[in-house]
Amino acid sequence: MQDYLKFYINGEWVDPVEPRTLEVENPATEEPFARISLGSHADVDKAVEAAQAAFESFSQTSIEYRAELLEKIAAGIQERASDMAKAISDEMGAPMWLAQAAQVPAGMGHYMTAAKILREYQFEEQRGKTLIRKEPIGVCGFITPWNWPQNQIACKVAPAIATGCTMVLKPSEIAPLDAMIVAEIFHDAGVPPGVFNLVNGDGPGVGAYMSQHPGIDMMSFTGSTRAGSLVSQAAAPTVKRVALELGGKSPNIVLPDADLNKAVAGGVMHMMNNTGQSCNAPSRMLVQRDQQDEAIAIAKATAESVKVGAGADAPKGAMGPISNGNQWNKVQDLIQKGIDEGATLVTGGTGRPEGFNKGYFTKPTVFANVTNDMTIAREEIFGPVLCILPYDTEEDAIRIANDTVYGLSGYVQSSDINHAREVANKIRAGNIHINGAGGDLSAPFGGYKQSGIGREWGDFGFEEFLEVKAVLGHSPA
Ligand code: TXE
Repeated sequence: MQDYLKFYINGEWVDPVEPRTLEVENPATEEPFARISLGSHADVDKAVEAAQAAFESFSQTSIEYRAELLEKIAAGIQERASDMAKAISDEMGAPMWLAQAAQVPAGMGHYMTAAKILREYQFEEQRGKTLIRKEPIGVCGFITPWNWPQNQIACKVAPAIATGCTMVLKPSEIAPLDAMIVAEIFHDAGVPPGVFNLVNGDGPGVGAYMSQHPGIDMMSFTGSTRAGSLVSQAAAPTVKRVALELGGKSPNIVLPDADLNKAVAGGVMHMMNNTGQSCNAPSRMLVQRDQQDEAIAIAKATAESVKVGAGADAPKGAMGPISNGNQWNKVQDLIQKGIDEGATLVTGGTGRPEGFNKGYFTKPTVFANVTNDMTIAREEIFGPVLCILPYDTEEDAIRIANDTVYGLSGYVQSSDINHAREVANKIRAGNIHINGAGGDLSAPFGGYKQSGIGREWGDFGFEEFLEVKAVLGHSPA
């Protein structure tokens, strides 16, 4: 058992005010392997005070200074990539191949992108006699989840540093260890004391207290719609800005003119990526009714080709376990609901895959003949479970796609780009991917409806951290 009991506050590793610990479990073995401290209100107060004190000078630093700091951080992550990958793999179950190929690089990319955008960003604009200035909002509070832990931290921390804000981070208590490496990297990169502070803790204790804290000027949260709404409610009395990146139930419309094999196989693999634990997973595949049988055959073969494994032994491409026991139970219950409500189970189902008798492993699962009123089509499952929904007309497909409380992502498959563009414009979601396109870290990321408020990534991501000031009479002439 390894102990990670300190918090990073004001440039130092400090003991928590009250000793209270939590064990961190490896989801592949169900064995606890590390301990962290659970913070208290007093720890948050100390971190906020440090961030407030640091804001005065950090908000005045030059663009070039902050761009170089971001580059140093990215270099630090590169240097510590194998430690980081191991921490992520142990705490949330991503096999090492995935941690190395995606979990760590996805995070690092945001620091590099932020540095590039920062050097081109216009913080001031003269409009006649008036100057419009964009100024850092102040002390930011960050609450992050366990599914892409490094990436979700970077999405918030990189633009906050770029814009001259200071911050307090509470990472997920389920996957907190990679965040501790982040703090070490920031320290070694020369991030000034108080700019970045880390307090571990649970949601109702530390997270809720941060949300209501009068010394925090904005909260940025990634996680469930349930907890995001609680963050908003706790933040309301202090009228702070709240940015939320929440759940999704993203439609993947396979138009009849798509390459069916490529579209369906690609959709299945995308769904299984990170064991289905991605907010933008294409979880509802919409297929024209007379193509459903063919799509089912392709989806079955593809899902059954997915290997399952964990840690360094997992072969490249293998799917890891679900990240924690609560989530595993949720996924099992929803698979059972799919069966009970009459969807056709094409492959997978409840229980562990053959050969696994412990760990939160799940069978790659595909349902077909799903109707959009079934629980599995409405709730975010956050596991390797794909729903295939048949549609009759294109109008019908678009109606089904939009018939959800979520609006994070959407996917369109077609061999006719104009056709795909037309359909893309009709989906009510923040990110639409045509024929599997992705990977643009400067494109805004965020949701319509109950998928969130605000945008992360790139220059749109900067705006969450900026106040806008108009100086009238700035140029009297
Ligand atoms: O999330 P929680 P859980 C979805 C996904 C998953 C479901 C539940 O559907 O099945 O959420 O996962 C902190 N005030 N996503 O229960 O609780 C918590 O400590 C302030 C989608 O694990 O939302 C952690 O740091 N903070 C998602 C963070 O919220 C609170 C990623 C996320 O945990 C809080 C993860 C409170 N009252 C889950 N309660 C995505 N958008 O990518 C909890 N937290």
